[in-house]
Amino acid sequence: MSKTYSVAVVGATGAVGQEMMRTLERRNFPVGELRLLASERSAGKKAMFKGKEYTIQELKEDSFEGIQIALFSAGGSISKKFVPYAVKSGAVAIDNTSAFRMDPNVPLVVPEVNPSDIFKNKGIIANPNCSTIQMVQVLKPLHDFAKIKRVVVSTYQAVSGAGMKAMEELLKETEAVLQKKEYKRSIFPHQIAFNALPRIPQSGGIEEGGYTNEEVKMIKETKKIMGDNSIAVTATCVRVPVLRGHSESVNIETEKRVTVEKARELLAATENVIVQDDIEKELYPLAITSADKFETFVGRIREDDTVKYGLNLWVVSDNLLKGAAWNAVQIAEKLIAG
Ligand code: 25A
Ligand code: L14
Repeated sequence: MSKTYSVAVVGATGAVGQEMMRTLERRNFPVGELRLLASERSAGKKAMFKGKEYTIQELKEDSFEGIQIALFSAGGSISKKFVPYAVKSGAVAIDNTSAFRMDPNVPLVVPEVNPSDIFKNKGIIANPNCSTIQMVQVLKPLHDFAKIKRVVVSTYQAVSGAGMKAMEELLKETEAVLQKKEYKRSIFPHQIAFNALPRIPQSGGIEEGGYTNEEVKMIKETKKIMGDNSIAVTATCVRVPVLRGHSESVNIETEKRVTVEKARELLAATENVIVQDDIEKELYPLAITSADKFETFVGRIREDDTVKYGLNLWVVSDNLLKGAAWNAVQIAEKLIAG
Protein backbone atom coordinates (compact mmCIF):
# COMPACT_ATOMS: atom_id res chain seq x y z
CA MET A 1 0.00 0.00 0.00
CA SER A 2 1.26 3.46 -0.78
CA LYS A 3 1.84 5.93 2.02
CA THR A 4 -0.95 8.28 3.05
CA TYR A 5 -0.98 11.34 5.31
CA SER A 6 -3.48 12.53 7.89
CA VAL A 7 -4.58 16.03 6.92
CA ALA A 8 -6.55 18.71 8.79
CA VAL A 9 -8.23 21.67 7.09
CA VAL A 10 -8.86 24.58 9.46
CA GLY A 11 -11.53 26.94 8.13
CA ALA A 12 -13.02 24.11 6.05
CA THR A 13 -16.32 25.92 5.48
CA GLY A 14 -14.71 29.07 4.12
CA ALA A 15 -14.06 30.08 0.52
CA VAL A 16 -10.40 29.02 0.76
CA GLY A 17 -10.99 25.93 2.93
CA GLN A 18 -13.43 24.49 0.40
CA GLU A 19 -10.93 25.06 -2.40
CA MET A 20 -8.28 23.33 -0.28
CA MET A 21 -10.46 20.22 -0.16
CA ARG A 22 -11.24 20.39 -3.89
CA THR A 23 -7.54 20.85 -4.66
CA LEU A 24 -6.50 17.85 -2.53
CA GLU A 25 -9.06 15.88 -4.50
CA ARG A 26 -8.10 17.25 -7.96
CA ARG A 27 -4.42 16.53 -7.27
CA ASN A 28 -5.17 13.10 -5.83
CA PHE A 29 -3.09 14.03 -2.77
CA PRO A 30 -2.48 10.89 -0.66
CA VAL A 31 -4.95 11.80 2.09
CA GLY A 32 -5.41 9.10 4.73
CA GLU A 33 -7.48 10.60 7.52
CA LEU A 34 -9.13 13.95 6.75
CA ARG A 35 -10.23 16.19 9.63
CA LEU A 36 -12.40 19.19 8.77
CA LEU A 37 -12.31 21.95 11.36
CA ALA A 38 -14.20 25.24 11.60
CA SER A 39 -15.89 27.44 14.18
CA GLU A 40 -18.60 26.25 16.55
CA ARG A 41 -21.18 27.71 14.12
CA SER A 42 -20.30 25.14 11.48
CA ALA A 43 -19.78 22.10 13.73
CA GLY A 44 -22.05 19.25 12.63
CA LYS A 45 -22.36 20.46 9.02
CA LYS A 46 -21.49 17.94 6.31
CA ALA A 47 -18.96 18.20 3.48
CA MET A 48 -18.04 15.78 0.68
CA PHE A 49 -14.52 14.60 -0.16
CA LYS A 50 -13.85 11.94 -2.82
CA GLY A 51 -17.47 10.81 -2.70
CA LYS A 52 -17.46 10.37 1.06
CA GLU A 53 -19.33 12.49 3.60
CA TYR A 54 -17.41 14.14 6.43
CA THR A 55 -18.71 16.02 9.47
CA ILE A 56 -17.21 19.41 10.30
CA GLN A 57 -15.82 19.54 13.83
CA GLU A 58 -15.28 22.52 16.09
CA LEU A 59 -11.64 23.66 16.16
CA LYS A 60 -10.18 23.00 19.61
CA GLU A 61 -6.76 22.85 21.21
CA ASP A 62 -6.72 19.04 20.99
CA SER A 63 -7.99 18.89 17.38
CA PHE A 64 -4.59 17.92 15.94
CA GLU A 65 -3.81 14.58 17.60
CA GLY A 66 -2.43 12.24 14.95
CA ILE A 67 -2.45 14.94 12.25
CA GLN A 68 0.64 15.20 10.01
CA ILE A 69 -0.29 18.15 7.79
CA ALA A 70 -2.55 21.00 8.95
CA LEU A 71 -3.76 23.52 6.36
CA PHE A 72 -4.93 26.74 8.01
CA SER A 73 -7.22 29.38 6.49
CA ALA A 74 -9.46 30.76 9.21
CA GLY A 75 -7.92 34.19 9.65
CA GLY A 76 -4.81 35.51 11.36
CA SER A 77 -6.04 35.45 14.95
CA ILE A 78 -7.16 31.79 14.70
CA SER A 79 -3.76 30.83 13.29
CA LYS A 80 -1.88 32.71 16.01
CA LYS A 81 -3.80 30.79 18.63
CA PHE A 82 -4.06 27.30 17.09
CA VAL A 83 -0.99 26.79 14.86
CA PRO A 84 1.19 26.22 17.98
CA TYR A 85 -1.13 23.36 19.05
CA ALA A 86 -0.84 21.75 15.61
CA VAL A 87 2.96 22.00 15.78
CA LYS A 88 3.03 20.62 19.34
CA SER A 89 1.08 17.59 18.11
CA GLY A 90 3.81 16.96 15.56
CA ALA A 91 2.06 18.31 12.47
CA VAL A 92 3.54 20.65 9.90
CA ALA A 93 1.23 23.67 9.67
CA ILE A 94 0.87 25.32 6.26
CA ASP A 95 -0.67 28.65 7.16
CA ASN A 96 -2.55 30.74 4.63
CA THR A 97 -3.00 33.75 6.93
CA SER A 98 -0.70 36.69 7.60
CA ALA A 99 0.03 35.50 11.18
CA PHE A 100 3.58 34.15 10.66
CA ARG A 101 4.58 35.37 7.21
CA MET A 102 7.16 37.92 8.31
CA ASP A 103 8.52 35.79 11.19
CA PRO A 104 12.22 35.26 10.35
CA ASN A 105 11.97 31.66 11.60
CA VAL A 106 9.12 30.82 9.23
CA PRO A 107 9.70 30.17 5.53
CA LEU A 108 7.37 32.07 3.17
CA VAL A 109 7.08 29.94 0.07
CA VAL A 110 5.99 30.04 -3.56
CA PRO A 111 7.18 26.66 -4.87
CA GLU A 112 8.17 28.01 -8.31
CA VAL A 113 10.31 30.74 -6.69
CA ASN A 114 11.92 29.49 -3.45
CA PRO A 115 11.11 25.76 -3.10
CA SER A 116 14.17 24.92 -0.99
CA ASP A 117 12.90 27.20 1.81
CA ILE A 118 10.22 24.55 2.48
CA PHE A 119 12.83 22.35 4.14
CA LYS A 120 14.01 25.09 6.51
CA ASN A 121 10.70 24.87 8.38
CA LYS A 122 10.48 24.30 12.13
CA GLY A 123 6.86 23.18 11.97
CA ILE A 124 5.30 26.18 10.23
CA ILE A 125 5.38 27.15 6.56
CA ALA A 126 3.61 30.37 5.57
CA ASN A 127 1.60 30.73 2.38
CA PRO A 128 2.02 34.29 1.01
CA ASN A 129 -0.66 36.83 0.24
CA CYS A 130 -2.58 36.03 -2.98
CA SER A 131 -1.60 39.22 -4.85
CA THR A 132 2.06 38.67 -3.99
CA ILE A 133 2.16 35.00 -5.10
CA GLN A 134 1.03 35.61 -8.68
CA MET A 135 3.32 38.64 -9.04
CA VAL A 136 6.54 36.97 -7.83
CA GLN A 137 5.88 33.99 -10.11
CA VAL A 138 6.29 36.40 -13.03
CA LEU A 139 9.00 38.59 -11.48
CA LYS A 140 11.37 35.70 -10.69
CA PRO A 141 12.48 34.75 -14.25
CA LEU A 142 12.76 38.44 -15.22
CA HIS A 143 14.81 39.19 -12.09
CA ASP A 144 17.14 36.24 -12.77
CA PHE A 145 17.72 37.53 -16.31
CA ALA A 146 17.84 41.31 -15.90
CA LYS A 147 17.82 42.16 -12.14
CA ILE A 148 14.73 44.11 -11.17
CA LYS A 149 15.41 47.46 -9.49
CA ARG A 150 11.85 48.68 -8.92
CA VAL A 151 8.27 47.41 -9.16
CA VAL A 152 5.10 49.53 -9.35
CA VAL A 153 1.99 47.38 -9.03
CA SER A 154 -1.72 48.20 -9.08
CA THR A 155 -4.12 45.37 -8.31
CA TYR A 156 -7.70 44.72 -9.40
CA GLN A 157 -8.78 42.21 -6.75
CA ALA A 158 -11.79 39.91 -6.74
CA VAL A 159 -14.27 40.00 -3.86
CA SER A 160 -13.69 36.30 -3.03
CA GLY A 161 -10.48 37.41 -1.28
CA ALA A 162 -12.77 38.71 1.44
CA GLY A 163 -14.56 35.35 1.74
CA MET A 164 -17.87 33.76 0.91
CA LYS A 165 -20.03 36.55 2.37
CA ALA A 166 -18.30 39.15 0.21
CA MET A 167 -19.14 37.16 -2.95
CA GLU A 168 -22.75 37.04 -1.78
CA GLU A 169 -22.70 40.79 -1.15
CA LEU A 170 -21.51 41.56 -4.70
CA LEU A 171 -24.24 39.36 -6.25
CA LYS A 172 -27.06 40.64 -4.04
CA GLU A 173 -26.01 44.26 -4.34
CA THR A 174 -25.75 44.00 -8.15
CA GLU A 175 -29.26 42.59 -8.28
CA ALA A 176 -30.55 45.33 -5.97
CA VAL A 177 -28.96 48.10 -8.07
CA LEU A 178 -30.46 46.68 -11.28
CA GLN A 179 -33.88 46.47 -9.64
CA LYS A 180 -33.46 49.93 -8.06
CA LYS A 181 -33.97 48.43 -4.61
CA GLU A 182 -32.30 49.17 -1.28
CA TYR A 183 -29.48 46.89 -0.20
CA LYS A 184 -28.00 46.80 3.31
CA ARG A 185 -24.25 46.17 3.08
CA SER A 186 -22.37 44.21 5.72
CA ILE A 187 -18.87 43.68 4.26
CA PHE A 188 -17.71 46.60 2.11
CA PRO A 189 -17.72 50.23 3.32
CA HIS A 190 -19.14 51.43 -0.02
CA GLN A 191 -21.13 49.97 -2.91
CA ILE A 192 -18.95 47.38 -4.67
CA ALA A 193 -21.39 46.68 -7.53
CA PHE A 194 -20.45 48.81 -10.58
CA ASN A 195 -17.64 50.41 -8.59
CA ALA A 196 -13.92 50.15 -7.66
CA LEU A 197 -12.71 50.54 -4.07
CA PRO A 198 -9.11 51.59 -3.43
CA ARG A 199 -8.96 49.99 -0.01
CA ILE A 200 -8.14 46.36 0.91
CA PRO A 201 -8.93 45.01 3.46
CA GLN A 202 -12.25 46.76 3.77
CA SER A 203 -11.74 47.71 7.42
CA GLY A 204 -8.83 48.26 9.85
CA GLY A 205 -5.20 47.95 8.94
CA ILE A 206 -3.96 51.38 7.83
CA GLU A 207 -0.19 51.68 8.06
CA GLU A 208 2.31 54.52 8.07
CA GLY A 209 1.98 56.92 5.17
CA GLY A 210 -1.60 55.86 4.51
CA TYR A 211 -0.82 52.50 2.91
CA THR A 212 -3.31 49.68 3.50
CA ASN A 213 -1.88 46.50 4.97
CA GLU A 214 -2.54 44.60 1.73
CA GLU A 215 -0.16 47.08 0.05
CA VAL A 216 2.44 46.66 2.79
CA LYS A 217 2.14 42.85 2.56
CA MET A 218 2.93 43.01 -1.17
CA ILE A 219 5.99 45.18 -0.51
CA LYS A 220 7.45 43.12 2.36
CA GLU A 221 6.52 39.62 1.20
CA THR A 222 7.98 40.18 -2.30
CA LYS A 223 11.43 40.93 -0.83
CA LYS A 224 11.29 37.94 1.53
CA ILE A 225 10.17 35.40 -1.10
CA MET A 226 12.61 36.69 -3.73
CA GLY A 227 15.37 36.76 -1.09
CA ASP A 228 16.38 40.25 -2.20
CA ASN A 229 15.87 43.34 -0.08
CA SER A 230 17.21 45.62 -2.79
CA ILE A 231 14.08 45.39 -4.96
CA ALA A 232 12.01 48.56 -4.43
CA VAL A 233 8.28 47.82 -4.49
CA THR A 234 5.29 50.16 -4.29
CA ALA A 235 1.66 49.06 -4.52
CA THR A 236 -1.93 50.27 -4.80
CA CYS A 237 -4.53 47.57 -4.06
CA VAL A 238 -8.04 47.96 -5.43
CA ARG A 239 -11.20 45.86 -5.07
CA VAL A 240 -13.25 45.45 -8.26
CA PRO A 241 -16.63 43.80 -8.82
CA VAL A 242 -15.15 40.48 -9.96
CA LEU A 243 -16.02 37.23 -8.17
CA ARG A 244 -12.83 35.31 -8.72
CA GLY A 245 -9.35 36.06 -10.12
CA HIS A 246 -7.04 38.91 -9.18
CA SER A 247 -5.62 41.05 -12.01
CA GLU A 248 -2.51 43.20 -11.72
CA SER A 249 -0.83 45.91 -13.73
CA VAL A 250 2.88 45.42 -13.03
CA ASN A 251 5.53 47.95 -14.10
CA ILE A 252 9.17 46.98 -13.59
CA GLU A 253 12.48 48.72 -14.04
CA THR A 254 15.46 46.48 -14.73
CA GLU A 255 19.25 46.81 -14.90
CA LYS A 256 19.44 45.14 -18.30
CA ARG A 257 17.19 45.51 -21.31
CA VAL A 258 14.45 42.88 -21.71
CA THR A 259 12.78 43.03 -25.11
CA VAL A 260 9.14 41.99 -25.48
CA GLU A 261 10.27 38.86 -27.35
CA LYS A 262 12.77 37.97 -24.63
CA ALA A 263 10.20 38.53 -21.87
CA ARG A 264 7.72 36.26 -23.67
CA GLU A 265 10.42 33.62 -24.12
CA LEU A 266 11.48 33.72 -20.44
CA LEU A 267 7.90 33.63 -19.17
CA ALA A 268 6.79 30.89 -21.57
CA ALA A 269 9.61 28.73 -20.21
CA THR A 270 8.48 29.30 -16.60
CA GLU A 271 6.67 26.47 -14.84
CA ASN A 272 2.96 27.15 -14.24
CA VAL A 273 3.04 30.51 -16.06
CA ILE A 274 1.12 30.85 -19.34
CA VAL A 275 1.74 33.71 -21.78
CA GLN A 276 -1.44 35.04 -23.43
CA ASP A 277 -0.19 37.96 -25.44
CA ASP A 278 -1.69 38.68 -28.86
CA ILE A 279 -3.61 41.93 -28.71
CA GLU A 280 -4.61 41.78 -32.41
CA LYS A 281 -6.51 38.60 -31.63
CA GLU A 282 -7.92 40.01 -28.35
CA LEU A 283 -5.78 37.51 -26.45
CA TYR A 284 -4.73 38.63 -22.97
CA PRO A 285 -5.30 37.24 -19.45
CA LEU A 286 -8.80 37.65 -18.02
CA ALA A 287 -10.14 37.02 -14.53
CA ILE A 288 -13.02 34.91 -15.81
CA THR A 289 -10.80 32.61 -17.88
CA SER A 290 -8.24 32.20 -15.08
CA ALA A 291 -10.91 31.09 -12.59
CA ASP A 292 -10.55 27.46 -11.54
CA LYS A 293 -7.08 27.18 -13.16
CA PHE A 294 -3.88 26.40 -11.29
CA GLU A 295 -1.65 28.53 -13.56
CA THR A 296 -0.82 32.24 -13.57
CA PHE A 297 -1.41 34.11 -16.83
CA VAL A 298 0.60 37.02 -18.24
CA GLY A 299 0.11 39.28 -21.24
CA ARG A 300 0.03 42.89 -22.54
CA ILE A 301 3.84 42.78 -22.38
CA ARG A 302 5.30 46.11 -23.48
CA GLU A 303 8.61 47.89 -23.04
CA ASP A 304 8.36 51.05 -20.93
CA ASP A 305 10.41 53.75 -22.63
CA THR A 306 9.96 56.32 -19.84
CA VAL A 307 12.89 54.67 -18.03
CA LYS A 308 16.19 53.28 -19.38
CA TYR A 309 15.00 49.66 -19.21
CA GLY A 310 11.46 48.83 -18.20
CA LEU A 311 8.48 46.59 -18.86
CA ASN A 312 4.71 46.68 -18.38
CA LEU A 313 2.82 43.43 -17.77
CA TRP A 314 -0.73 42.30 -16.98
CA VAL A 315 -0.82 39.33 -14.58
CA VAL A 316 -3.92 37.32 -13.65
CA SER A 317 -4.50 34.25 -11.45
CA ASP A 318 -7.25 32.59 -9.43
CA ASN A 319 -6.85 34.12 -5.95
CA LEU A 320 -8.51 31.14 -4.27
CA LEU A 321 -6.23 28.61 -6.05
CA LYS A 322 -2.66 29.80 -6.77
CA GLY A 323 -3.35 32.70 -4.40
CA ALA A 324 -4.32 30.36 -1.56
CA ALA A 325 -5.43 26.70 -1.71
CA TRP A 326 -3.30 25.43 -4.59
CA ASN A 327 -0.10 27.12 -3.39
CA ALA A 328 -0.66 25.51 0.03
CA VAL A 329 -1.33 22.03 -1.40
CA GLN A 330 1.67 22.46 -3.73
CA ILE A 331 3.85 23.12 -0.65
CA ALA A 332 2.43 19.96 0.95
CA GLU A 333 3.22 17.97 -2.22
CA LYS A 334 6.85 19.16 -2.20
CA LEU A 335 7.10 18.49 1.52
CA ILE A 336 6.06 14.83 1.23
CA ALA A 337 8.16 14.31 -1.90
CA GLY A 338 11.15 15.44 0.25
O1 25A B 1 -5.87 38.64 6.75
P1 25A B 1 -6.00 37.38 7.58
O2 25A B 1 -6.15 37.67 9.02
O3 25A B 1 -4.85 36.45 7.30
O4 25A B 1 -7.37 36.67 7.13
C1 25A B 1 -7.47 35.57 6.34
C2 25A B 1 -8.94 35.27 6.05
O5 25A B 1 -9.18 35.86 4.77
C3 25A B 1 -9.91 34.95 3.97
C4 25A B 1 -10.20 33.66 4.69
O6 25A B 1 -11.62 33.70 5.03
C5 25A B 1 -9.30 33.77 5.93
O7 25A B 1 -10.00 33.31 7.05
N1 25A B 1 -9.14 34.71 2.75
C6 25A B 1 -9.64 34.78 1.50
N2 25A B 1 -8.69 34.59 0.60
C7 25A B 1 -7.56 34.38 1.27
C8 25A B 1 -6.22 34.13 0.89
N3 25A B 1 -5.81 34.05 -0.39
C9 25A B 1 -7.85 34.44 2.63
N4 25A B 1 -6.93 34.25 3.55
C10 25A B 1 -5.68 34.02 3.16
N5 25A B 1 -5.31 33.95 1.86
P2 25A B 1 -12.72 32.70 4.46
O8 25A B 1 -14.02 33.39 4.45
O9 25A B 1 -12.28 32.01 3.26
O10 25A B 1 -12.74 31.59 5.57
C11 25A B 1 -13.10 31.82 6.83
C12 25A B 1 -13.04 30.43 7.49
O11 25A B 1 -12.59 30.64 8.81
C13 25A B 1 -13.44 29.93 9.69
N6 25A B 1 -13.47 30.50 11.01
C14 25A B 1 -13.80 31.75 11.36
N7 25A B 1 -13.73 31.89 12.69
C15 25A B 1 -13.35 30.67 13.18
C16 25A B 1 -13.18 29.80 12.11
N8 25A B 1 -12.83 28.53 12.27
C17 25A B 1 -12.61 28.09 13.53
N9 25A B 1 -12.74 28.86 14.61
C18 25A B 1 -13.13 30.15 14.49
N10 25A B 1 -13.30 30.93 15.58
C19 25A B 1 -14.78 30.03 9.05
O12 25A B 1 -15.58 29.01 9.48
C20 25A B 1 -14.42 29.85 7.59
O13 25A B 1 -14.33 28.45 7.32
P3 25A B 1 -17.11 29.25 9.93
O14 25A B 1 -17.44 28.10 10.82
O15 25A B 1 -17.30 30.60 10.47
O16 25A B 1 -17.94 29.03 8.66
C21 25A B 1 -18.46 29.97 7.95
C22 25A B 1 -19.96 29.64 7.98
O17 25A B 1 -20.59 30.35 9.03
C23 25A B 1 -21.38 31.40 8.52
N11 25A B 1 -21.02 32.55 9.32
C24 25A B 1 -19.89 33.26 9.20
N12 25A B 1 -19.90 34.24 10.10
C25 25A B 1 -21.06 34.14 10.81
C26 25A B 1 -21.76 33.05 10.31
N13 25A B 1 -22.95 32.68 10.80
C27 25A B 1 -23.47 33.38 11.81
N14 25A B 1 -22.81 34.44 12.36
C28 25A B 1 -21.63 34.84 11.88
N15 25A B 1 -21.00 35.91 12.45
C29 25A B 1 -21.06 31.44 7.07
O18 25A B 1 -22.13 31.85 6.29
C30 25A B 1 -20.64 30.05 6.73
O19 25A B 1 -21.76 29.23 6.48
O1 L14 C 1 -3.27 38.29 3.33
O2 L14 C 1 -9.20 40.59 0.80
O3 L14 C 1 -3.89 36.39 2.53
O4 L14 C 1 -8.54 40.11 -1.23
C1 L14 C 1 -5.93 37.53 1.18
C2 L14 C 1 -7.21 38.11 0.68
C3 L14 C 1 -5.50 39.60 2.49
C4 L14 C 1 -6.78 40.19 1.93
C5 L14 C 1 -4.14 37.57 2.81
C6 L14 C 1 -8.38 40.16 0.02
C7 L14 C 1 -5.52 38.09 2.51
C8 L14 C 1 -7.09 39.60 0.57
